[in-house]
Amino acid sequence: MDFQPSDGQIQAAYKLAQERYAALGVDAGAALNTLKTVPIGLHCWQGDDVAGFEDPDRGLSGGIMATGNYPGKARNIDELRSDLDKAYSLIPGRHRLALHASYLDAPCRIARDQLLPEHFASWIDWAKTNDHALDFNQTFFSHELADDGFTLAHADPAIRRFWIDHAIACRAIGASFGAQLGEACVTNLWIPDGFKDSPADRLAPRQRLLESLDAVFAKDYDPAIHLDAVECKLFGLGSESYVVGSHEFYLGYAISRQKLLCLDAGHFHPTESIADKLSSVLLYLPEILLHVSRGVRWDSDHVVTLTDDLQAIMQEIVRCDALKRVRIGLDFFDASINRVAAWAIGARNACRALLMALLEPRELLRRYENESDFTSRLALLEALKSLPFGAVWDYYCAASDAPVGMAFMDDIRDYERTVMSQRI
Ligand code: RNT
Ligand code: ZN
Repeated sequence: MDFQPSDGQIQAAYKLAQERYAALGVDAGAALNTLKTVPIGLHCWQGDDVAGFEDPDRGLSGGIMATGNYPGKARNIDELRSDLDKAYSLIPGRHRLALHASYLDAPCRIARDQLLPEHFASWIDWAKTNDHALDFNQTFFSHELADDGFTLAHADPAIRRFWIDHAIACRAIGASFGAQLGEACVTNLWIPDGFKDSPADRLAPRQRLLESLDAVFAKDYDPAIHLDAVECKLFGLGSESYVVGSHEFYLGYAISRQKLLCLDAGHFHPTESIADKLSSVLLYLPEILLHVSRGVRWDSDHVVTLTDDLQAIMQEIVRCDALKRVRIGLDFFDASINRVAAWAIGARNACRALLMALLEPRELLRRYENESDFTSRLALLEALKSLPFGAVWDYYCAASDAPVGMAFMDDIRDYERTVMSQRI
């Protein structure tokens, strides 16, 4: 594209930007060195609208929905991996992959309570070959035993048992990822359980969920290979009136059992930000998992853009000095645009917001605050918004062999033409 900067322009702009940041006491080179070490967890389910490979003919159900019919969706594991490889090549840095249990690689349908590490062996090979660490998720939706909206909190003990066994099987798979890849895998548990309309009993399902979770987590794993996370939600599709696994429920659960709490940016009241929750939760838990997402009205899963919300989340992680304690995962699914571009745009934005946070003059801002000089604090925060952050980001992309600016769209168009459009 004509407006792409040349290498010389990228270098020159970066040098000037470095000087501007240095004047505020910020070392842009050090910020980039830190950025390089922070993995973003890409979510496999953006690639095929959360369909998975368990039963390709079964539609998505159970509280989540992908809308749109942009052509070129991955139809099998090879296509999904090819799309993922393309997406990673467009994102600077080394990043993780979060798998769902429904993305197994097996020649026939395996009951979810019978899943084994061997059903994910080819993912481990792919991860090793491409240098990605893996995370995992139990799949409690798109299944006949979840069709009435309840799983671990179901009133029927046999159905609860099935889902408990599924969750246990998935923890063993997650632990095999961690052991084989040498980096702890986080297995995240989200269930759709809830009521469309006002419940007669809010307590009993929560008591059942509590008992089910204790059964799921009965076995301890070495935290160096496996960690568990639990994800809360305010309301969902079909659970508008009551969600069993609410924020209060899981906050209490995670703290009392020392599990990771998964905070999804789209799972709270529209004016409520997960950014403000981090400093509180970090006082009680060693680690947090984030599902970085973007809520739009009733939907909680739009592609992540460079919003104030996203910037606030990354600022909090950096300001709390918690880059090693907050695991940043993505969670969105948009079927109305090129799905590889959706990954690239969302993940690049997560990195961009993180870089902006790393370029903050933290010392100066804190000094103003501690001196009660709130005027200078506000003035500086506003002045930072027009500092040449983009020059540092462009330099980082170029130095990481990732496309600069809109150039990633050239790759996307080429891939769409030669690969995705052939999938008919
Ligand atoms: C649903 C949760 C959950 C899912 C994925 C597919 O509301 O956000 O994380 O999006 O498990
Ligand atoms: Zn989520």
